[in-house]
Amino acid sequence: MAETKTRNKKGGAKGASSGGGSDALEKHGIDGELALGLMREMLLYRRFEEKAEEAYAIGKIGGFCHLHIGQEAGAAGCIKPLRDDDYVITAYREHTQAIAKGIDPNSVMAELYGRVGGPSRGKGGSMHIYGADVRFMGGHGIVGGQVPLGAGIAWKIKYKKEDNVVVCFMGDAAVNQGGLHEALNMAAIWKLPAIFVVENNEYGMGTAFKRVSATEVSERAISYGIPSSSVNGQDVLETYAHFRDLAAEVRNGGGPRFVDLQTYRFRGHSMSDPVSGTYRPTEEVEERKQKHDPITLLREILFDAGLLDQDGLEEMDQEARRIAAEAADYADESPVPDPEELYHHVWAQENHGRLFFDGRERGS
Ligand SMILES: Cc1ncc(C[n+]2csc(CCOP(=O)(O)OP(=O)(O)O)c2C)c(N)n1
Ligand SMILES: [Mg+2]
Repeated sequence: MAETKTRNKKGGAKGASSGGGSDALEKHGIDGELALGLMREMLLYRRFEEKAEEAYAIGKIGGFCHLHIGQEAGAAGCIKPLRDDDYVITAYREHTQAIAKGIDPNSVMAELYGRVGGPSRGKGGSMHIYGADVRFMGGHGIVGGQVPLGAGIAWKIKYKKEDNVVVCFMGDAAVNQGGLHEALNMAAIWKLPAIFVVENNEYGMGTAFKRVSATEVSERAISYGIPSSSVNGQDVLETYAHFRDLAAEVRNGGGPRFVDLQTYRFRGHSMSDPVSGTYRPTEEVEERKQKHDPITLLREILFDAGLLDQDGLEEMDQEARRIAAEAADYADESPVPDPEELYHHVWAQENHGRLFFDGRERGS
């Protein structure tokens, strides 16, 4: 988070006043309590990711680890408007999205550490967090691989005449993958209840999107007749309001939607990659951090609206730090998986229309 400015010395959250911040809330139909809740969420995601970064640096987390720092408004703004029984499926930059969908931060951190306390019992790691009970369907490492799966979940919703929606996240590099086009075509033809969201952080590893595409992200859906929109993904209020409205349209049978969520990552592609200096200038990163930090932007609105002051913000931040530290302690204490674990959750077999996992019928 960029350095905080002191606007108001009085402690705690405040009643609404008529500052410019109130106009922003009113414009998006978001009340003060909800806006404060979004702030708490984003602070938690930021502190959680910083804790993961620290743990990676001292060797407690192995393998790949892709942080979402800078993109927190996407996790809170796209997922928090959903119902608990709606689905989310995503790529590998998903720690914060898993928390937003309801997986306990302790459990997410344990997964990063490769411990049995993780939702994938330590076998998935950073890129494969999965929680069927909260309808968080992963955590996928193949760029764009989750997009046809997301369409499949939407098809299941429609086939069973349920009233859920699925939010399918992907990065900007995924829009050049063939599976995306097949999935969008099917989603459009069958009017599936899916919101396809491109977390457009302008880069796929070290490749700028403009180098690999002649058109804008939002134009990818045009050939399929899917309504498409662009959102400021650093503005959590705008993002929340947009997804609240889209989810209602899709739930009411409106068919799929496609969103270009314009964002930026403040760290390297993964923990083992440089932040800047090779494929993007350091000044660019610094400018985005200074002017487009989603937490700073919401903080200004809340301060202006008189809903929060410096003391209140610090209190929230302390709580976020406490939860992140507790998650790291929990992960540290959670055991490594027994080698026997390798034989579980890897095999499904169909027998007369019934699915058997590892030889056991589902649910038994
Ligand atoms: C099919 C496939 N090709 C290449 C890779 C290697 N790879 C991993 S991440 C990545 C970049 C993806 O960028 P983007 O979709 O924009 O997501 P971001 O990392 O920016 O969130 C690539 C090329 C892969 N995992 N899968
Ligand atoms: Mg990208």
